Amino acid sequence: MKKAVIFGVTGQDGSYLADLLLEEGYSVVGVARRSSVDTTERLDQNIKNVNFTLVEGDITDGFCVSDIINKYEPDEVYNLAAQSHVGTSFKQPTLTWDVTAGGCLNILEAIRVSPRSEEIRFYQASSSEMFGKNFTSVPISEDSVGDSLVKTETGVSYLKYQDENTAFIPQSPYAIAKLAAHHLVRNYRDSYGLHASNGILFNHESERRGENFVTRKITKWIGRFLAWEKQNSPLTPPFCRFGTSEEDIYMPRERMYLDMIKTPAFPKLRLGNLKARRDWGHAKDYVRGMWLMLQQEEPDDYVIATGETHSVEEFLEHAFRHAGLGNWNQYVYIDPEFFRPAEVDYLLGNPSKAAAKLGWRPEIKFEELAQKMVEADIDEELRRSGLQEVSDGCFETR
Ligand code: NDP
Ligand code: GDR
Repeated sequence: MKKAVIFGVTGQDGSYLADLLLEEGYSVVGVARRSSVDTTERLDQNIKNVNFTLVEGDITDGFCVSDIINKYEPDEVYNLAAQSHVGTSFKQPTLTWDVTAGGCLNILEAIRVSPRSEEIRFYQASSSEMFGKNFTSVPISEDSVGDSLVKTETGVSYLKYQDENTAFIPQSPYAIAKLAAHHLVRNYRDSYGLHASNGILFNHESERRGENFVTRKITKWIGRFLAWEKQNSPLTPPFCRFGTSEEDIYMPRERMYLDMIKTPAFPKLRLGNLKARRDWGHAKDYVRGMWLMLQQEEPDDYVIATGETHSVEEFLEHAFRHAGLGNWNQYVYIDPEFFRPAEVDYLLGNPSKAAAKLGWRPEIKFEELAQKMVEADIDEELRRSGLQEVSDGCFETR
């Protein structure tokens, strides 16, 4: 039976990767850092599996990392652990560096000095954030100027994308730490012959996505709002804006209605830059890409992406429409707090190499992704607030 160690097992990707490896017949050792609260919610389905072991460990502690690798003798090691929030990395750059860059180095060193170093295959979670503002552009015959095309004054259209050959110009402490780790992996591969691969993964989301990443923040808000609406307004009057600053942030019902029954207002969804474009896929597809990389004879670096780009605004549109809420404008407050000191404006991955060499293709694309996330959060919030759906569109309180 093959054995894998997953650093970052409690995260979105860690939990999906644990699911996949257990399905593939692996024995999985998941490493979780010590916390004052339980962080294993995403692993509920695996905790009782006899082939799953949860161990305590922190990747910033090199001795701890070495102990785990020597004790469990894995065939495959996946490093998914990171301070993974780009916005937070501007506020906590040192921590981000220590975990996201230093943690990877600790794992590489532990593998290098291990007596089993030749038998261990290593996966590092690199990121499309490393491209920053950069992209590759190729002339194409398209006549129109679409989202991913630029048309020059001479009338030539170019397609803008990122792939394994696009130069990295990172735009945040997070991306710089990821790039350091990325080069360390390449360097340990070249210098010591480690079977170490970087997966340059573009944004991937899911029903298990962290709640402060933009897609989940949106779908979670929709779920909470709909649950609140069901509880607070049997008459469901329409929402409206009055234009005062408080009401820009809260969503009062019609003033008459408010005054009459003192219904509490619900906070608006506060967001930052809606123009940023991302290549969004589903995490379940992306962990398959990670695993496929370690099944190759030779280690290498691969872009994993859907090949589509959409703005945050488009995600909002899809999510609100799917929830039956119509125009998102009236529910959203643009808050300067969520703008970053430097932004990555445009990401569109070209996964041709992964398709050709790994046979990898995404099964879930943008619209289905948004739909799945909205539905899961509505269900979850209705359940949590004691409301359950008894038939289509009809709710009752338990
Ligand atoms: P999450 O933020 O959901 O998970 C990060 C994991 O790292 C959590 O399990 C977290 O533990 C753990 N962790 C943080 N600090 C430490 C530490 N010091 N020691 C041990 N574990 C630690 O991220 P995702 O699952 O979304 O992403 C997985 C990896 O892929 C990350 O490295 C991320 O940077 C990278 N990535 C993600 C992309 C995406 O779109 N999701 C795209 C490209 C790269 P805890 O639960 O205790 O916080
Ligand atoms: P990103 O994901 O920074 O791409 O990093 P995130 O969802 O945080 O942001 C995507 C875009 O949305 C804009 N945005 C907001 N973002 C957040 N978090 N909150 C908001 O309120 C908000 N409003 C607008 C952001 O400015 C950005 O342009 C993710 C992480 O998973 C990284 O770990 C990973 O490496 C990259 O994806 C690929």
